[in-house]
Amino acid sequence: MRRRPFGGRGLVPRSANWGLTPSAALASCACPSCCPPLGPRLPWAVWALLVLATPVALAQPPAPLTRGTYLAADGKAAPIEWQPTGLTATDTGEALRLEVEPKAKGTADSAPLTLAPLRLYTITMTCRRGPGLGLLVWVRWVGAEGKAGARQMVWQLPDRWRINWFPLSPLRNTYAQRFCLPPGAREVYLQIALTGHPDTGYNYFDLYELIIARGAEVPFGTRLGPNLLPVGDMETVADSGMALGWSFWGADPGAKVLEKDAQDRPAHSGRRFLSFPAGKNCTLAGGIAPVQSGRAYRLSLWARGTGDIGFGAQSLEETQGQRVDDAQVTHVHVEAADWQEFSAIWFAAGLYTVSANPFMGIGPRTDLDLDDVMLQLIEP
Ligand SMILES: [Ca+2]
Repeated sequence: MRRRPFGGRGLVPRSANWGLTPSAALASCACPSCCPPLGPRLPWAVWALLVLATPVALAQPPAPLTRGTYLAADGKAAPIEWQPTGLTATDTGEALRLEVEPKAKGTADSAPLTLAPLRLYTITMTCRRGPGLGLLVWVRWVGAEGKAGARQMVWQLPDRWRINWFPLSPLRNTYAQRFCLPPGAREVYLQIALTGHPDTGYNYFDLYELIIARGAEVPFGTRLGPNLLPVGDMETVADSGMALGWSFWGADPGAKVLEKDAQDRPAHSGRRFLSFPAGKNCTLAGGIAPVQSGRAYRLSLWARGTGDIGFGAQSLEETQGQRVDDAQVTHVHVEAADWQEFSAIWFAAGLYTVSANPFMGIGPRTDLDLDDVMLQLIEP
């Protein structure tokens, strides 16, 4: 194997062989460890350059890029290390700068964070975003059953809510959000995901500081509070013929409130259920239920038929009902000849969350029936 002229791991720029071809550079290599007999014949100026260049060329891989701290399990603040993929990461001294090429995607993943499930954590992030840069920040983990879990940080301000579709500012600013990991969550890390804008040329993200602070434990147990979503039983029919309290975001697929399905089978409970025709995808939204900040809820539904359902709840703030946190959507495949229950844990963890607006994306492969959508506080 041919050695590189100056031994580095690709760290030596092309210009470092001073215009010699690789073989010529090797033949006249002046490093003392490589071929000392040729060394003394080099002019002193070249020696000086070599002495200056060698520490760089022989340097070990750079130390991990660190920026930010979190309160680790031992109660001490630990630095957060970042591993870039598909992007350029540099420490400018003032900030960790992440940059992608136009249209390119890149990520910076943190080293694993020893964060505990069922505890509130608040992330405070001081940063600026190149205008046009697509930017998402995720908390990711492996769940109890080995399934990947993720929560997008819908950034708020430390002292007031902000509309979730406003991108982060090109000016230095501080944002915050709070989250809670479900039971059994492990291998937790943060991910900063960048998508370069094709035209602007401002595809950078400067992270000045990021602090994950530990808050209260979230009460959790096996008892469930009363159902907070009374319209979920599909028993009351509105003037439109639709189940009272429910509506579609986008196209109405022609869903009907029924008392019996085509096989003459009844509702899961009461007299009625909501039925979706095969092949028509839709997004169904229910009523709004008040929730307690910092608590865990069980979101559940009963379904019959074949299809796919993604269900979650929008987190709403108090004054205008704007969305202020990740909707925490859970995807399930339904293949149920008879009524089957599906459920997920939903956290009212967002900094300004006061109510929950359950919704679901429904992709029925056959007729798909829905009944008894419920939201219940999980009690210790
Ligand atoms: Ca019912």
